[in-house]
Amino acid sequence: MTMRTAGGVNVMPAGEVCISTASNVLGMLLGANTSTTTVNEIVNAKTLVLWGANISETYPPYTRWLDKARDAGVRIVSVDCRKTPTSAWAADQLMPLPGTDGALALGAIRFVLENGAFDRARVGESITGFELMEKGAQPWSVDKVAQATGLSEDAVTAFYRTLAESPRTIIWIGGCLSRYTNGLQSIRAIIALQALRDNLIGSGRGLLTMEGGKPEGEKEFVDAVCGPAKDSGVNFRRLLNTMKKGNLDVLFLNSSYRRYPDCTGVAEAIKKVGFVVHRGFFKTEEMDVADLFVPAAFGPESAGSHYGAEKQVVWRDKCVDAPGSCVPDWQFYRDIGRKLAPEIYPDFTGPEELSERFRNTVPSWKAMSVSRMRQSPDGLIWPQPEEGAQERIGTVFTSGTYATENGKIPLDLKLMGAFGWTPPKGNPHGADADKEYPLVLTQGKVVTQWQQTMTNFAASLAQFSRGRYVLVHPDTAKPLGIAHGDTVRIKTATGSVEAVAELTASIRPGIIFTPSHFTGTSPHAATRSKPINAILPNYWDRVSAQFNGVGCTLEKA
Ligand SMILES: Nc1nc2c(c(=O)[nH]1)N[C@H]1C(S)=C(S)[C@@H](COP(=O)(O)OP(=O)(O)OC[C@H]3O[C@@H](n4cnc5c(=O)[nH]c(N)nc54)[C@H](O)[C@@H]3O)O[C@H]1N2
Ligand SMILES: Nc1nc2c(c(=O)[nH]1)N[C@H]1C(S)=C(S)[C@@H](COP(=O)(O)OP(=O)(O)OC[C@H]3O[C@@H](n4cnc5c(=O)[nH]c(N)nc54)[C@H](O)[C@@H]3O)O[C@H]1N2
Ligand SMILES: [Mo]
Repeated sequence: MTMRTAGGVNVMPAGEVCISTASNVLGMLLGANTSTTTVNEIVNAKTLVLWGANISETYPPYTRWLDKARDAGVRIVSVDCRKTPTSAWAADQLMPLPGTDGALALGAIRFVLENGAFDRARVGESITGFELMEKGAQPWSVDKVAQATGLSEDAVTAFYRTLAESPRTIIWIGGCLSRYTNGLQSIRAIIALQALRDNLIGSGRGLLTMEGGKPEGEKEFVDAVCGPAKDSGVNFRRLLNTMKKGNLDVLFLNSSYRRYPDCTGVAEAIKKVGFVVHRGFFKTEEMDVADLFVPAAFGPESAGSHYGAEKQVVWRDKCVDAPGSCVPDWQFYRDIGRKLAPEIYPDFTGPEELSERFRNTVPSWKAMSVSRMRQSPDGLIWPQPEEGAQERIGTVFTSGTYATENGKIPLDLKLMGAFGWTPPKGNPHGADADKEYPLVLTQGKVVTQWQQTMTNFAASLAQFSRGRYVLVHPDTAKPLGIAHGDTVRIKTATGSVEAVAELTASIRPGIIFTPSHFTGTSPHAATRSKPINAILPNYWDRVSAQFNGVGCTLEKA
């Protein structure tokens, strides 16, 4: 609301750099840009595919649903280029080459089509552009898929048979799929596969995403208070260009810039902004690009609502007072908003009052009062237009059709480009492969760390960290003369970072993996490392502005 009263809609939510490729493609194809079902539904499926989703490390509480699903006889398949702690739940593990998931999914579509494992009438009434999908999948015979993904033909065929025979399948789309330059292709193919098998509506069917429980209503509320938005907002690439050209006067940086590939280049661009206000908790690298640092109150130091992956909204009371003069964001931005536009900006006294105003403005929140939330420690499931109405869990398509304009899935959207798969940019297996950097560098989350910053500054948390390690297959390490425990240098065309080598057969030869966390400004050795995005070039996925799978080398440091 503060940004809108200042005359723009230029807000970049953290979610945009997260899984926005998945959420945007879901939004365009199905009309619902979060999970299409709730996590409890996996026990009603016959097959659950964890497609690049490392649930055990990134959603530990949800492993209880994996337990229940396995006990109920659900076949769990993990598609991940390495074995992770999540693999312990999986009956099958596929380890494709990074960034080749789209080819794997297109091959599955071809297999289903060839074997007639779909209902032609149902497909006719629920999909437009069926011919384009057919054409796009045509080149992906099992041997071609095996070639592109590095999987054996037997493993690919077994996977396809499972998918073609399973009466109900849920696919959990991991964050990694949004982090390759061909992310849109992979996610579209997975959605199309689910659509073809009629696996999107009903119990035990659907798609889950990471962070997939976000309730809606935010835009409705802001529009109601500030009037409809006059321009269409900004995405990161446009913001970056604006900053580079020196065309931005003020930036509120409530987050890290280290989350973007080529983060050093991003920092240079931020330095061209007239006035930068950083609000955060720690003296991180962001201090160097900020003109003003205003320490923020931490979650437990303020009250407010939170949401979880089951679309549940919970109320959080304040636990401790914030130190010094730190104030929560609602207060900081309210005060600015009131100064800028006192005639528009509401004069609420606290989060309770703001929440009450919110639910009285947004119909889908009507029955979600602060007092009802307080009485329900495990949360109220959004939406709740009226008190006492049945809580809606399971599929979001309750009417039996998709939430798009005509109720169908538009596989013929021109905007998305030809239906097919091309290797990701910057990857040693792609067309633009740089022979000097033959290994594939992948990175992702580990259970002991949170994001780029949050767990790096407390000794009590750092004690659990294994620091910057790199997983390397013994076959990769041997010719390089690298032994377990050696300090090595991971080198890309744009920079290098040190790590401790962990030799393991849990990763494919030719691929290495290091955690995506850590910061150079951490006071603790165990969480101190140059940001990983400092060595990733500025190749972006069109939507999420993320990048994974770059070519690299390893050498003893
Ligand atoms: N502990 C912890 N939990 C978190 C977070 C955190 O920082 N720490 N962050 C939260 C957030 S914001 C998000 S978005 C989620 C993300 O949650 P996830 O998506 O589960 O996490 P990632 O580690 O990004 O990626 C998952 C897996 O993808 C694999 N992978 C990499 N490249 C490929 C590929 O090309 N194909 C396939 N099939 N697999 C590949 C990696 O080996 C990794 O195990 O986690 C949330 N939970
Ligand atoms: N290479 C690579 N890059 C990645 C990823 C990856 O896997 N690999 N993952 C991507 C993903 S999925 C995500 S979600 C992003 C996460 O990246 P970021 O969004 O940068 O995550 P954090 O480090 O948690 O940064 C949030 C910062 O905001 C501040 N903050 C937190 N809470 C509050 C608050 O209540 N008020 C205010 N004012 N400030 C607050 C804190 O200072 C905190 O450090 O990183 C992305 N970047
Ligand atoms: Mo994320």
